[in-house]
Amino acid sequence: MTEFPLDSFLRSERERIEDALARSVDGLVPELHEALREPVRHGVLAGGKRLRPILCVEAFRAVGGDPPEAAYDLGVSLELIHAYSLMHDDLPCMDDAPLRRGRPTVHRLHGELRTTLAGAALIPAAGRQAWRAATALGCDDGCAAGIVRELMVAAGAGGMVGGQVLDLVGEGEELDAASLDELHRLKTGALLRACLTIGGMAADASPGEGRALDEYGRAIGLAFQIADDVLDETSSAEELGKAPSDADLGKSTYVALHGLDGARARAVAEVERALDALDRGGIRSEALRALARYVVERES
Ligand code: GRG
Repeated sequence: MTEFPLDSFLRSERERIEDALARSVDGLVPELHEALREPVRHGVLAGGKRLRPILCVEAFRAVGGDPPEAAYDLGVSLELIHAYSLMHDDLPCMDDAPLRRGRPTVHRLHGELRTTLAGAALIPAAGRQAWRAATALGCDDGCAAGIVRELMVAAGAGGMVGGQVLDLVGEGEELDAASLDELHRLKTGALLRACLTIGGMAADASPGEGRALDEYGRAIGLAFQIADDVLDETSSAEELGKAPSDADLGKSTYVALHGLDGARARAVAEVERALDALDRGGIRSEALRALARYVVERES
């Protein structure tokens, strides 16, 4: 069997996603006060791997076939939440990060107040984006509402924000393995998982397909965070385009808990779990298989 052409796949998918992001920002900007326009543009459009929309579109494709433009618009809703979370996470009251994706963070260029408000504006924008895209994909009101709910739950107190709280209160403490898993299941995993479930919901996945995408999403969510900790340990700030690392901030990491080899082995085990889930659910997607491996093999 020929190897999946991951590099060219990522390149072409990212192009379509950048177009969809630009469409979304162009739609949002006229509504925004002038003071928030550049912070929003910077936060949303200045780089990134675009993993979340790619996963959403691939979940859609795996179940529903060739994705129309609106599937990319749906993926953008997840990236808007991700963009806001990075803008807020980098603020002085959080990680106080000077760099993100190799560039100055949004607040370093536009100030804390504008960055906070611009990030906040992206949350309802993401909900509206998901609703519009789901409707354009032919979802009825019940399905579209389910998609928006899934997005908001993943982003909220029982998801990403909840994980961020655990992260903040755990600073300076040595978390045990179960607590670290729970923190990252929420902080990073919930949104990554939602990329898969939302893509599947929009494509009218069967219950079995939905379960497989859910399990795949949970597994790669965890694998992603473990890989992040490994990268933090093995790459320079220049290579990663950001600083400082979680370990430097007094946070528990998978590498501190399991060692470098132990953390790598755990990430690989999660990837295997993700691939098994696809097999069991009858989802034949070379792209999702390759993306699961990419999550742990990526260099940034
Ligand atoms: C409300 C003030 C306030 C803060 C909340 C919710 C929140 C801030 C932060 C969420 C925590 C967070 C930033 C999680 C994501 C962590 C993570 C792994 C980011 C990197 O993701 P990549 O590698 O980034 O996909 P790129 O740059 O490729 O998009």
